[in-house]
Amino acid sequence: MAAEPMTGAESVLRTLSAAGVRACFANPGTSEMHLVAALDRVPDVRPVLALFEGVASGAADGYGRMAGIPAATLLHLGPGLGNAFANLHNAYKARTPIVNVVGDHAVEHAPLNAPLASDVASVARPVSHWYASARDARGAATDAAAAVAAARSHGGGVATLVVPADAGWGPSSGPTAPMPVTPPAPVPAEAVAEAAAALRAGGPAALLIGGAASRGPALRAAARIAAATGARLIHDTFPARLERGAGVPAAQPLPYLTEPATETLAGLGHLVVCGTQAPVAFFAYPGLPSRLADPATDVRVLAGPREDAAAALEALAGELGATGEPPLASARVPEPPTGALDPSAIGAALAALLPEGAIVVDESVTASAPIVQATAGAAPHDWLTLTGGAIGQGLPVATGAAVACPDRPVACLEGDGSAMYTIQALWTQAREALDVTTVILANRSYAILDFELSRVGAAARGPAADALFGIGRPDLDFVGLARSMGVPARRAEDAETFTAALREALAEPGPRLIEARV
Ligand SMILES: Cc1ncc(C[n+]2csc(CCOP(=O)(O)OP(=O)(O)O)c2C)c(N)n1
Ligand SMILES: [Mg+2]
Repeated sequence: MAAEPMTGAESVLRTLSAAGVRACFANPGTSEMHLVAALDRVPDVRPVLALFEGVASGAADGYGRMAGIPAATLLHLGPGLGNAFANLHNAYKARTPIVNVVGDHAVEHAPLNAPLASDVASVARPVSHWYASARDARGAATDAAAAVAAARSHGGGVATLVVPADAGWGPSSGPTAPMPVTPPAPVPAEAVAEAAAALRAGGPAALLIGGAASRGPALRAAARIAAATGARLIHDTFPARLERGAGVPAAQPLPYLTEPATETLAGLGHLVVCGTQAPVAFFAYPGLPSRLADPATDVRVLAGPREDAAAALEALAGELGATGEPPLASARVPEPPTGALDPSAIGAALAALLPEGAIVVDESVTASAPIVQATAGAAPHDWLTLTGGAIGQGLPVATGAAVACPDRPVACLEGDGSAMYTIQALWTQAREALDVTTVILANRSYAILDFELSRVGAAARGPAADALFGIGRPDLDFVGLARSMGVPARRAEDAETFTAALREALAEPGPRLIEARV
C-alpha cells in the first residue's frame, strides 16, 4: 500500500524545523488543526500555549531577540493576528526575527463571508517585513522556507505566512530545504571614510548606536572608536537588546523626554549614527522639535537598521586606528537598600542581586530611569526594552526570552498598568516552568499619562484624567492574580521586604512575582 502523502501542514512544520525554528507560540483554532496535528509529528518544534495572541507575539519577540533565530507564532485568522498586532508592532520596530503562521479559511470558503473571514493581508502588512499567503499544499513548504529566510534577512524582521486550511490538509511533496539568508547590506567604504573624517574633525562629537551595534563585538568597536576620538557613546532610548553592566563598555542612554534628549545632543559638531536612524522625539509637543539633533550638527548615518553596523564599526575603528581595549564599566554594587520602597531602592536591590548573565526586560515606564541608573555597574546582563512603544510587552517578552535561554535567569520590571494588558503570560510561565522573576511597580496609576497631560499643553487636570489615569480603584491584587495562574508571589511595601523577596525569587528556579507597592 502506498504511504499517505505528507499534508501541507506537516511540510510547513518540517520546513520550519529544518530552517532552525525550535519554538511555536500558539493560540490556534479550527483553521490551524492540521498545523496542530503536525506539531506532534515534528517534536523538535516546542509548542507553547499563550492564552492571548498578544502574549504569543510578545513571547516570539523575546525569543527572537535572545536566540537570534525566529520562533514561529501560530495564530487564528485575521482576528487572532489582530490580537497579536501590538506586540508584533514592537517586534517589527525591534527588527526581531519572527515567522507568523496564520491559519485562514480554505481558498474556496474564503469569499463566502463566513464569520471569521476578514482581510488578513491588511492586518498583517503594517507589522510584516515580508508577507505571503500559501496558494495550495504543494507550494506551502516553499513559502515557509521563504518566510524563515525573510525573517532572518537584512538583520532580522517579521515574516507573516498565511496558510489556508486546505493548504494545510492537502497533499504536499514534503518539506523544502532552508533558503539563503540575505545578510545586512555592506556599508560603502566612502561612508566609513566620511564618518572617520567627521570624528577626526575635532570639536564635540558623539556616536549614537542602536540595533546590532548595541551588543557584542560591535559595541566594543563603538567604545574603542569613542575612546580613540573623544566622541561620546550614546545608545538609543529603547534598544531591543543592550549589553551592559560591569566589564561591558558603557554607553549613555539618550533620554526619553525631548528636552533632556536635545540637551544631551546639543552643541555637537558631528553625530555619527550606527545601527539605527537619526534620533527623533517619541511624540511631538507644542513648541518642541521633533528631530532631536541640534540643527547645526552634522548628522551622518553610517549604518541604518538594514545595514551591517557591526562590520561598519570594525572598519571605522580600523580607519581610526582605534585598536586599544575599550574602557569598560566598573563593578558598582550598592548596599542593599533600606526604608521606603521607591524605584531607586528597587534599582539598588536589583544591582546588588542580579546574577551574571541575567536578562532584564524593562517595561517599568516612569520607574525605569532610576533603575537603569542604579544597575549600570551590576553583574553583566542584557537589557530588553519597549522598542515600539506599545505597552503590554514586558511579561510576554520575558516569557519568550526564558524559553530561548533556559540557563539564564530573567527579571521583568513591569508597570502595573502595562502588566494588565498581558497578565496571562504568567500562566504560560508557570506551565512551562520558566525562570522569570516579575517585579510589578504597583503605583496604582498610569503615572506617565498624568505627567504627559501637562506637557502637551492640555487643559488643567480634571475629573476625566482621574477617571482615566488612576487604576487603584478597585485595587489590583497582583499577588492573587499571580497565584491564581500558578506563580508564587509576595507583596513588598518596604525596601527590606523587597530585597528579601527578590533574593528568594532569583534563587528559586521557576516563575515568581513580587508586587512592589511604590
Ligand atoms: C498599546 C498601547 N496602549 C496605550 C498606550 C499609552 N500608554 C503609555 S504608558 C501607559 C500607562 C503605563 O502605566 P504603567 O505601566 O502603570 O506605568 P507608569 O506610568 O505608572 O509608570 C499607557 C496607557 C501605549 N503606549 N500603548
Ligand atoms: Mg503604574
